[in-house]
Amino acid sequence: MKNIVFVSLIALVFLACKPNNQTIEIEKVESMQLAEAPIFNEDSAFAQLEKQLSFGPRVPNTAAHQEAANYLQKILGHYADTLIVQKAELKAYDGTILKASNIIGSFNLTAQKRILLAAHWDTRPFADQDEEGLTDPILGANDGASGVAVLLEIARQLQLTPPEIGIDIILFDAEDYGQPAFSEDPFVRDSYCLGSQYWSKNPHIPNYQADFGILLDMVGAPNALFTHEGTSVNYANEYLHKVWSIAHALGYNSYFSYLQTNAITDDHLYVNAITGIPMIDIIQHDASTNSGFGWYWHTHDDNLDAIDKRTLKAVGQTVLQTIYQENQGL
Ligand code: AHN
Ligand code: ZN
Repeated sequence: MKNIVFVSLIALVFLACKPNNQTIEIEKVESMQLAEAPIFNEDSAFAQLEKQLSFGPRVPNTAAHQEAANYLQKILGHYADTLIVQKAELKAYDGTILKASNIIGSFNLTAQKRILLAAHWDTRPFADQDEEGLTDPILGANDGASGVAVLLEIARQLQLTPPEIGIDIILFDAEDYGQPAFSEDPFVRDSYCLGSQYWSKNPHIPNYQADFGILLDMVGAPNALFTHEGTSVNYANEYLHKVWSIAHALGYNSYFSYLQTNAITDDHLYVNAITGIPMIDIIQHDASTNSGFGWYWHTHDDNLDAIDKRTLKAVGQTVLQTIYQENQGL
């Protein structure tokens, strides 16, 4: 078996102290066989992130949103075997009809074994968590562009080193048009994640199936911590453990935490609840804020200062390794 690298993690656990102060030392050996996987290039991912920001805020029904859609279709279509653009008119919390596009790139369309990867590509029309400019749109360097940037670099690597399993990359639209804090309208349920709700009820291929899914949301902040988010625990715990153990085998322990944190309403909730495909969310948890989201979240600080290439690398390499692990049946 060439193409296989063995990695051993040796943890020394000092388990118990006997009354006579004798320490019992227990050696826990975790061993994981790592498939050969391409190297995720964080500079390429960062360039894709900057390219998205160059259009400005990607708010549905704006010119920048249309220009970004055109670019994402072109680039994902270039890397993937098949590109499908799913267009829909979706009603926002305030009644606005959003012209939305879910952009879907597939590799090995006929393969039975499939992994679904997703991120949202639209950005929030308001900065309702900011102190000023509340009604101005945000740039969404982390909340939007980071997940897409990682997926575009993964798409490039999949074209260079094609696996046998199927991969579907879905860039969801209209995730972040949810009812803002300043809205005086009565509470509207399910006002976020409109693109993923639509896709979950109307998959781009009838009876679409995948073994599991991974959602990326806010995956670029400096020193980000990705925890076991509650919705992922509830629906896809097995895959959280799979992906986290791969992250740890690659040495990204400082980013991937086993701490369980509050369930979040994000695109994966609807994919899980409506399609039954188990999907995890790799999303930053920030224990120092009230919301649990990063300090930049839904503010005008969500710009390049909220991005560190090393975080893009940790997430991108972990997801890429997960794909090639599955490809080898590991
Ligand atoms: C809510 O704010 C309800 N959910 C967070 C989902 C989200 C917004 N992710 C990015 N922006
Ligand atoms: Zn957001």
